[in-house]
Order: sequence, then C-alpha cells, then structure tokens
Amino acid sequence: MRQFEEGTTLDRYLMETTRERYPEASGKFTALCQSIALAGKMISARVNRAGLAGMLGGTGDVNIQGEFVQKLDHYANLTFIRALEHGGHTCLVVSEEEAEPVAVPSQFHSGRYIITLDPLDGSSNIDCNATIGSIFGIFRRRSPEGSSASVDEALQSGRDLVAAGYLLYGAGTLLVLGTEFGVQGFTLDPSIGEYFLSHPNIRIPAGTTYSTNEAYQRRWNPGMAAFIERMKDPARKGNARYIGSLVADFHRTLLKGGVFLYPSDRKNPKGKLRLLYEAFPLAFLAEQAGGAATDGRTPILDRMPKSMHDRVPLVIGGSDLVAEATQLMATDPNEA
Ligand code: AHM
Ligand code: MG
Repeated sequence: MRQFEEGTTLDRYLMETTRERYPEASGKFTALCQSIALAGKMISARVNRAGLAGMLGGTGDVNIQGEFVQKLDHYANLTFIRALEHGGHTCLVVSEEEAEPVAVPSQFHSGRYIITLDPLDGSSNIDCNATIGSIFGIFRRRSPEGSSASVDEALQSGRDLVAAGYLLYGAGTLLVLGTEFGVQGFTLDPSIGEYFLSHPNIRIPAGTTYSTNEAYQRRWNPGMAAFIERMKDPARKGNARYIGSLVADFHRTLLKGGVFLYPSDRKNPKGKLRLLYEAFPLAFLAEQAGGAATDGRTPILDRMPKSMHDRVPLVIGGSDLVAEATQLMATDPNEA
C-alpha cells in the first residue's frame, strides 16, 4: 500500500489514492470528502467561538430521539446538509437530527452517495468546552444516479460502507478518514485553513484502558459486570477513561488502545447509540485499523438496520479485549 508522509494535504491524499487505484474515477468521491472537510472547518470555527457567538445552550426544540437540540447541533446539521447537497455527489443524508432521510433538492444532481451523519456528537459536552465531533458514514446508492433515491436505500448493511470517518473538535481539529486505503488522521491548520496528514496509517495498539459509564453499573447485565471486574484486576494494569463524547472516547481508543463499551442493560436493552451514524462508521474505522466492534453477539458491520434511527449496544476497540468482552456477554439479554 502506498505510504504518505506527514504533511501531505488532504486534497493531495484523496487525489493520489483515487487516481492510482481508479484512473477512470469521476472525482465525485474526492469532491464528497472535500465537502465534508469544508463543513468540518465551518463547524470547528463556530465551536471555537461558541461562548462568544451566542451559540451555547438549546434551541428549545426536541429532536426525533427525544433529546433537547443544542444550537450547535442545529448549526452543524444545517452546515453539513448545505455543504453536501449541491456537489452532485450525494443523493440522501441520514442525520441524527432529522426524522427522515433528507433528499438533495430537485434543482441539484442526485448523486451516487448516501451519507449518514451524527452532525454533533457529544452534545452534552458542548457547554463545558470538552471535545465533541461529527461522525459520518458513506454508502453507495443502488438506484441509478439522477433519479430520486428511495428512503429504503439508506438501510444497508455495515459491510456496504464505502468509507467512514469523523471530525474531532478538541484542542485541535482533526479529520479521521477510513477508506479501503486504511485509516488516516489529518489535522486542520486553522491559520491557513488546510488539513495535513498528521496520523498516517492508524492501527489500534494493544491497550488496557476501558471506557464506559460506570454510573450504570447497577443496571448492567452479568457479562458486562464480569468483564469490567476483570479489567480492574491489578495484574492487568487497567485504567479507566470516559469523556462522554463517543467520538472522543473512540479517538483515544483508536490511538492508545483499549475498549469502549455502551452495552445493553436493564434500562436500555437495545443500548443507546445509533447504528447507522454512530456505530457503523466507527466500527468500519476500528476494523480498518485492525480492531473490532460488536453488539455483544454479532460484529456491528454484519448488522442490517431495520430503521433509520435504530439503536445498538456497542463494544469497540482492540480485537483481544472486544473478543473477551463478547465471550462474557454471550448470554446477556440483548434486544437489538
Ligand atoms: P449524542 O451527543 O449524539 O446524542 O450522542 C450520545 C452520546 C455519545 O457521544 C456518548 O458516548 C454517550 O451519549 C454518553 O451517554 P451517557 O451520558 O449515557 O454516558
Ligand atoms: Mg452522537
């Protein structure tokens, strides 16, 4: 596989990988990634001055998930949809903030890709300046380009993902992109508005950190409880970290190893996280980086969504720890 050195721009990476592998490519995939990267720059700029720009707090609305919509959730959702709709690459956007898939308006070309999106993950962390992010998955439509895509086309197996990634708005802004060429991290240099390759060919290292919300311990199922007990054995030199933004907890797991768990429990037998736009994209990245992701029984990417906002238990990270957790959870109730 072609190696890229640090300092390569996102545009150069996209153009060179696509040109080498697909000389006949239309450039639509590159344009799509550039649109996502642009939305990321706009959201990053807004997140950085959120406290100044009157962008903190809620809009007063409740979304399809029954959660209070933050002003930045709303801004991020609109920014992505606007950035994606006119490029001729996208036909449908499946967003956490939208009850139904959003089709590109009829004046624009209905392109070949379906985008699934958590526009701003970790909303509960917005007001305290902790790391948040945007998660995206990219599927290919089945119907011909130019026609209107049906809503059902958004319901594909995780194995059909073409690419996936996330933007992280933390101390710096990072775009992590997973494709058939592996997982690459690009850092935004805000002084010139360009993304540069900073984390080439990411592979999940061995690690001993577990990441889960331990406040829910009393409602855990026995397998989950047994796994976390094992992680606390001093002989394993375990460690706990939990930010409460999936994207940030996953990013740390990707770079440092370990495992993140949001399991089914007695209150949420289907878990909390959403399959199409949270679990699928991160599971794709985990597998591309040599790790694994399951719902406690089945690899996440083998699942077939029944509806757009399906929830799923998620165990994701280094393959050894994911396998160990899955073995213990085999008999835990799981309605997903
Ligand atoms: P959201 O902010 O897109 O609604 O995502 C849900 C968040 C995840 O980022 C995070 O992993 C999880 O909810 C935290 O949940 P909890 O507060 O129950 O630990
Ligand atoms: Mg989320």
